[in-house]
Amino acid sequence: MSTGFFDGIDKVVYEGPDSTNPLAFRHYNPDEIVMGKRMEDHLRFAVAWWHSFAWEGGDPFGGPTFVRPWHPQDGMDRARLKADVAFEMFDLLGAPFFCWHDADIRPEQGSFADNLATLNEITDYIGGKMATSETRLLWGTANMFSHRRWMGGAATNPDPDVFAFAAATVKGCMDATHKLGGANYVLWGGREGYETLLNTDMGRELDHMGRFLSMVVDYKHKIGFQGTILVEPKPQEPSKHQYDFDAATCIGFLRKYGLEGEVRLNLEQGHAILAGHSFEHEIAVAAAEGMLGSIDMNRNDYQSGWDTDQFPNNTPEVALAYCHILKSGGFTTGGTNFDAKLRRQSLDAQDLVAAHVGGMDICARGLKAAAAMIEDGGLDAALAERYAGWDTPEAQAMLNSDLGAISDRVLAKSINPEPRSGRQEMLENYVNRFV
Ligand code: XUL
Ligand code: CO
Repeated sequence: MSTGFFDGIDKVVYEGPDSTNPLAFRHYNPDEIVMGKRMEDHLRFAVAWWHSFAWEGGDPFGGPTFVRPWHPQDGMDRARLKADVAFEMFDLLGAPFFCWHDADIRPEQGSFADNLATLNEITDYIGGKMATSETRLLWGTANMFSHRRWMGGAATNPDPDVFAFAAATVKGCMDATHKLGGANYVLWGGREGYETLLNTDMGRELDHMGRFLSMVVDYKHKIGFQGTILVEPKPQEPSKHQYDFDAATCIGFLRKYGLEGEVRLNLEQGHAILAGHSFEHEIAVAAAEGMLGSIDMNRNDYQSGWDTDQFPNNTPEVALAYCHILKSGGFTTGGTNFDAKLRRQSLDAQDLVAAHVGGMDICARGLKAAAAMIEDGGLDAALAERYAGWDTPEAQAMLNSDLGAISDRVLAKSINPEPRSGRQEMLENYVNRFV
């Protein structure tokens, strides 16, 4: 029986680019083949439980604005109602995946034992809903940043009892993710960092974080979880500084603790911007190291300078992101999770559906543009031309040579390189033909 929350809203269908229906897809056509693969299988969209159903619309200056029938989220009846509504929206959108934190799906009980019991109960309930739904779990994760117990960190907390609470919490969340057939398990360390170095032993904290992650990997193998373990970089917010600063920092960390073959990255658009990068920079860094796992798709308000988690709406940005994803071979276990929330004045069920429709559409449009660009081959041709000098045996031999021999060759051949144009504007104009 329907909850009635989405009354009056029909299943969203593809109507093509000329449609003026605000609740229809104009670009997202799941079965359309793009570079030999169904669009749905490329994009692997996921709805984020926290923003879409748990968030109540508060901001630092004001309380909840949404007042949903399942708010406040204080008991199991409301947790089940929230799950019922979530699956109704997955069906309306044809969303292939969803994601959760433990704290999004079960009420906070205060004790570990009670939290675990309600987590197990609600994930059984969600499993029952999945049995009659097409929607699968992209990833689960533990919220180890909201409750006051985590204020000084989880794995990096100075108190070993918090480390223990964190380890037990992640075990419970990994078990639940495994039970629901999750494709990945994510760790985002919002409080793994510091507010001031005056009270922080950074070396010790990093060692604890490395050890914690090794235990996560060991546990994955112990229970036979086939999904990918992902860490999600973010430079700051809520902490002043977060250890998983950006893709390059995370990759260095994973190598230091010998985890580079076991853990990949979940990259978020807004986090890339906070780190002073572009989204495609972060994707390119991870792809170059073979560590691209999944993406959290959203955008920040470029004026406010913080993580506003808005739905994406910029085709050129999205197209360049998917261009790098496609060039790296596309997602395997990963996907496109909308880690994005409504503005707090967007009160209606229709706003929630429209936000996802727009996000899915802009990603589909970006994907098609990226594929067209790759198939046209202009960027690859420009790269090949720019690096062509390295294709010669002489240039390749230099990489196995030494400074003395290279110096002799420069003298003998009077090598005196002539600078060549980088063609940036021409390449930008080229991209604009597709977006
Ligand atoms: C916070 C953020 C998280 C992670 C999961 O900025 O992105 O929602 O995606 O914990
Ligand atoms: Co995220």
